[in-house]
Amino acid sequence: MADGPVDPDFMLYSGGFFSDADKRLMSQIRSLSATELLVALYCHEMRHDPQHPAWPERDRFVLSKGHAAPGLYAVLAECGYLPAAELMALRKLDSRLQGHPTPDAPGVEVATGALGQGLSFAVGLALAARLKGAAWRTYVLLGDGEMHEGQVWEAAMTAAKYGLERLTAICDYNHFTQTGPIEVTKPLAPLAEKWRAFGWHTLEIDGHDFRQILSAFAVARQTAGRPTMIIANTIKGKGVSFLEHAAGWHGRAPNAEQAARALEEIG
Ligand SMILES: Cc1ncc(C[n+]2csc(CCOP(=O)(O)OP(=O)(O)O)c2C)c(N)n1
Ligand SMILES: [Mg+2]
Repeated sequence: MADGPVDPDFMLYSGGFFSDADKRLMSQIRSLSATELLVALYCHEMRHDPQHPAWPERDRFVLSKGHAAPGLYAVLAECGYLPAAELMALRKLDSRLQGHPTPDAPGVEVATGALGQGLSFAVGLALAARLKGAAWRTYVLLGDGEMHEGQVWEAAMTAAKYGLERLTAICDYNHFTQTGPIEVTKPLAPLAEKWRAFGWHTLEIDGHDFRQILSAFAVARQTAGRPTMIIANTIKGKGVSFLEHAAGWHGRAPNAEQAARALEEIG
């Protein structure tokens, strides 16, 4: 994805410019817009068993916007896949909780983080379920900036061609990508019309409203013959006043005072 000259992720891995604490804080900022979506999926919608992460009948989830790994790990810990204390090992060398998810972490199906690939993987999972005659469903969460990747649209066409009705995709439509507002870097609008034109049953909801999220999942479960895309309107940095709607935080860590304020506001 070429939407900026410098990739802070690359600086992180190669230069070690940030402390472990900074890396944890910075990564968490990237998850805030998707908190309710992840909680709704793992605590209400999906059939899964934290005591048996490999249960064959489990619903599958793919975090295509892999940079939201801290949010996913927090929800996995809440469900009992891993001890909450382990969350402090985020992004440490040899930790199973890397900055982008890998199957080393219990409950993670696939390594993601190279944006644009998760929907293709999810299409493969949904096809596999059909071939096996299995009843499990596949869920995948994408970023809006991620939709600049052409591979997303190739996968969208494939899912429609095969009428993958047990596939539900969710777009975290926070209107920001790494380097600024989507409307400036590369507009996606009209996003819902695009997905409809690609053959998907497409819903638009408030991605911070649990009632709307859960009823969209229920509608997706009732949808026959085509996959469902839930466009979840969200706020980047949701829950922290100085992060909400603000550009420039994707690859930056708050200082100690800002971090304390953020934790206080989130409660
Ligand atoms: C193929 C690829 N190109 C670039 C990046 C670097 N990168 C990490 S996050 C990000 C922005 C993604 O924006 P969006 O999908 O809107 O994520 P969100 O706003 O939900 O954090 C970019 C460009 C990447 N991880 N993968
Ligand atoms: Mg975004």
